[in-house]
Amino acid sequence: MEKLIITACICGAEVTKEQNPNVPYTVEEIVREAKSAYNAGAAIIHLHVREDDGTPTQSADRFKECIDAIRKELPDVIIQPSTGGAVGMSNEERLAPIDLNPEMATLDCGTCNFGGDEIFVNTENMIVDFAKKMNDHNVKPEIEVFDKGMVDMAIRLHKKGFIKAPMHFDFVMGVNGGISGTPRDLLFMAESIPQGSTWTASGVGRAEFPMVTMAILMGGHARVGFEDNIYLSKGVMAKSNGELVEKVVRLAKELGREIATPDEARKILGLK
Ligand code: KMH
Ligand code: ZN
Repeated sequence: MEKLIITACICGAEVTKEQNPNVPYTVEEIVREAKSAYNAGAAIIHLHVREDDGTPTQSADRFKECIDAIRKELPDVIIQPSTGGAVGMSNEERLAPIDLNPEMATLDCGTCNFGGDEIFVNTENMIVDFAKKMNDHNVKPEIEVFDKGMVDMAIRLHKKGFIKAPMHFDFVMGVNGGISGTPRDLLFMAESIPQGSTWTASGVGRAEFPMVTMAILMGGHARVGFEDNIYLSKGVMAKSNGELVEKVVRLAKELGREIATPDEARKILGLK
C-alpha cells in the first residue's frame, strides 16, 4: 500500500478558543500548531486563517503572512489554503489565496446545510469558476465532498474538462447536513470515485478517528485537526494538533502503514 499522507486541518473557520483554548488565531499560534502537526508526521497543512480576535478571513495578505511564517519554520511542508473560507463569504474573498500560487487548495464541490441555519453555497457555476482559476494558477485541487452527489459533480466537471485527472478527493464525513461518518458511507464514497484517484478521509467530531482508521486500512489518506475535532478521545481535549496527528501515526504503525513525508506526498498526489 502507498504510504499514508496525513493532513492537519489546524485552524478551520468555525471552531473557537472557547471550545478549545489551543485553537490558533494569531500568526504565531498558527505557526505553533503547524509545527506541532508537522513534527508529529503531517505532510500537508490545510490552512484557514483568522484575524487576531478569531474572525475568519480569506485576506491574501493574512494568508501570505501565515504561509511565509510557516515556510520559515517548515520549508518542505505542503500548505493547502482553503477556498471554502467561512459560510457567507463572497466568491472573490474565498478565491483570494489562489493568487499566492499555492501547490494545492480546496475545491468544494457542492452546496449543503452546515448546521443550524447555515448553508455552505457552492453552485455548479461557482465550482467551474473556482476550478478555472486553480487551473490558471497551476494549483492542484483537493476536491472537498460532503455528500455523494458532490463526487458526481466533480466527475461531471472532470468530463467537461474543468477538473484534471488524477483527481484527489477529501471525503468530509459527519457534517451536520452532509453524509454521515459511518464505515458503510465511507465505503460508498471510496467506491464511487474514478480509478486512479486518491482520497483522504476526514471525520467530524467523534467520527474523526473511526474514519481515519478505515482510511488507513483501505489505502486512503487521513486528515485530522481542530477544524474537524477538538478531542483526543472521549472527554479529553487535545492540547495541540500535533497530539491528534500523533494518534494517527500510532494507529498507522499498529496497522502496518508507513507515513509519507511531504516530498513523498507530492509524488503520490502529482504536485508540481
Ligand atoms: N468552513 C467551511 C464552511 C474548505 O476548507 O474548503 C468550509 C470548509 C471547506 O472548511
Ligand atoms: Zn477547511
